[in-house]
Amino acid sequence: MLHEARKALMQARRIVVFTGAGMSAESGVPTFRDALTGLWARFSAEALATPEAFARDPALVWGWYEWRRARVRAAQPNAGHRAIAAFAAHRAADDGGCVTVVTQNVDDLHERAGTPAAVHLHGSLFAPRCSACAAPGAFAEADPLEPEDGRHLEPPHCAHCGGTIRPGVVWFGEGLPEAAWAAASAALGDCDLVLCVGTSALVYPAAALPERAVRAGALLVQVNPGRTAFDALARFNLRGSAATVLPALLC
Ligand code: BV8
Repeated sequence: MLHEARKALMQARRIVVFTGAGMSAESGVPTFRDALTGLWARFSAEALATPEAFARDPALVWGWYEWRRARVRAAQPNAGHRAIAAFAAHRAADDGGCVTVVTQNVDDLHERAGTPAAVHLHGSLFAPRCSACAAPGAFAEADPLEPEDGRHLEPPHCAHCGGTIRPGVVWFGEGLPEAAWAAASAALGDCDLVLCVGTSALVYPAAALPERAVRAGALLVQVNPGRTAFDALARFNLRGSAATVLPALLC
């Protein structure tokens, strides 16, 4: 199956790589649900990643994001991130193939592996902003201390208006960034192959994008050790991890 999937990728002209938290798992970045340990173990991700949770206890939520940001800063891109970046560069240079990376992840590992302009549907851990005036915020500590689980951290305040600085991510119940949504919709609306890696396909409206691509005639290739809702849409289900399968599939 890997050989046929490789052949389909080499024949495709406009490819979108659509990634979820499983893409960063082998870099040691906990997936969305694994990130709830220590003090946060008693919460669900859907409950903590909300404006209501931040309004109720900003120090708890800010502490959770600073702990995750510290984990990302301590992490390195894995062989899967590197394989995607190399594949996109080779296809652009060799035959004009177009590869777009659309990610649900809030880490910067695609960029650090050499993907210049990943589309971040759910924002970034590295773009805090003022919750009142939306001005970009500054971290209290450029390099967060390697916090142990469970630290409450008071969020910083806006230099312009004094408002509370919030993480630059999209919480449940919030709309996705318009520019990212438009770029992802255009890429997935026009692709002939979508490679879905490390996503449980549970979170909408992001998960609707690969579905829409398949309805428009694109071929779906999935890389995931587990089953997901995309299994029924996929032409090839490659059961395995990103850092193992992607180098064999793309390089
Ligand atoms: C919105 C940032 C309205 C924060 C995240 C239908 C339509 C529209 C909305 C909804 C809808 N149905 C329900 C909703 C509401 C909700 C939703 O989808 N809920 C879910 C739980 C059902 N959606 C929303 O609220 C969205 N907003 O609709 O707003 C609106 C519109 C206009 C104006 C105002 C309001 C916002 C959703 C965004 C939420 N933010 N992230 C943060 O990170 O803290 S989502 C978050 O979940 C991450 O981005 C992550 O990608 C995603 C899923 O979490 P995980 O399960 O951890 O990760 P993933 O899904 O990627 O699963 C891990 C996978 O990896 C597994 O399959 C595993 O097998 C695999 N894996 C593990 N190891 C490996 C691996 N794969 C490969 N290699 C490995 N080594």
